[in-house]
Amino acid sequence: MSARIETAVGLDVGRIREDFPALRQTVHGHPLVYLDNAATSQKPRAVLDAIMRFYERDCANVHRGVHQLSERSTAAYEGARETVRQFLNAAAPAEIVYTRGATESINLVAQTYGRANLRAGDEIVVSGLEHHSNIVPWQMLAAEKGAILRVAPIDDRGEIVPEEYRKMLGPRTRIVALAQVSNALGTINPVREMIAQAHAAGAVALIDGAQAAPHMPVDVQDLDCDFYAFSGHKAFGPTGIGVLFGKASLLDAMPPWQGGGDMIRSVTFEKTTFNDPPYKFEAGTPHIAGAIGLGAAIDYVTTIGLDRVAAWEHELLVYGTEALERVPGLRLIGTARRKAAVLSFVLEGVHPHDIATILDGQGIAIRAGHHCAQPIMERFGLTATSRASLAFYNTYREIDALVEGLGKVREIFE
Ligand code: C6P
Repeated sequence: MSARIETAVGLDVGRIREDFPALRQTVHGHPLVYLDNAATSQKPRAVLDAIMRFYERDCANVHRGVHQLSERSTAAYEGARETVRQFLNAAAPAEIVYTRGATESINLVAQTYGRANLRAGDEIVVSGLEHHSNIVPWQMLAAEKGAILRVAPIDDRGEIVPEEYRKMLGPRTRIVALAQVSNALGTINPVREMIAQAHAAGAVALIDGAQAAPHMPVDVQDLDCDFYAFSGHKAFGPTGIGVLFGKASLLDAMPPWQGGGDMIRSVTFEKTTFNDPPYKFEAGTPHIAGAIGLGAAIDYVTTIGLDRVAAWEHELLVYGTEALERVPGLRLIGTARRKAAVLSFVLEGVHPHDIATILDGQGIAIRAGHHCAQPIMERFGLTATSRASLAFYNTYREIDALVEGLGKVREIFE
């Protein structure tokens, strides 16, 4: 680990790693090198403690009881919503809807806003580098409504071609749905400009922030996006909890999605009236512990500072890119000018799954496959890549371990 540059961005990574119990283990007799953060991140002790505290002391349903435990759990659940609001700089807590994750957030918008507002012949614009979660819900909606899915193409670096994107926008565009950061390539899309262009065409813009929110500051008011989706588990929080931000005016006008408890104001067999957002979209007992854990995760990363997180991950990206480029036969897939710390690559003559398996034998966790983004794999003429995806607790030493591991992979296949 190089203390000099870690100090330069003001992070004591050695100290930070102590907060993550999972990072202290050995795998197949080697210290764990966890480089699969785009799939899911490890959790700091503060998150584990917050979840434990809820189950040990405050476990009760929310919004339903007058007793002490229910008041405590409601306060913690709603407190976490306020934490998320600040994290995204949303204007009001009512704009923060808890979901199961980014996937559910996008499906919610497709099935409520989309169903209510799309007609046959209307157009939905996505890009060629989207995760399946930001493709399939729109395909399903398009099929139901007779709408058309249009796809902005990607160039050889892995960037959306701006003029092609602009050409896609027209009087029939109703929804534009774009990843802020590509999980398969790491490309950071210029979503602020793209949202403005979508608005100029009269469309609403949804941003899939699953790979962005955990790694860089996000300000939904500055972006001016209409919807923003992310998952708790990629942001150092628990699985099964995520967030949909929606502008208040849109959430107010949208029909509810699932029906059940908490999303209603009154029910008779003749007529049901619905609760206000965000509760209108949170039917049933929610993932209370998950929301509280997510709040603790956000508190944790905000204390470190998203600016410093982004700066350190960028240092690691630059170091990792140079190191991987020196590996004979290795080709990086995704060389966008603005990139998050995702290193996708192929190694001549070796299947990505074999690479991941051999690295696992050395305690190094990466992901191999299509990363739930088959269209972008196809764009590069591939079915799979190996992918190392970094977080602020990763170190130069771990990247060195990856490079050494790839050396062993090459020896085996020579
Ligand atoms: N990408 C990866 O290894 P969920 O599964 O709902 O938490 O997140 C879905 C999702 C949506 N958008 C993007 C850009 C994503 O990267 C993901 C999840 C993981 O890359 C698992 S496939």
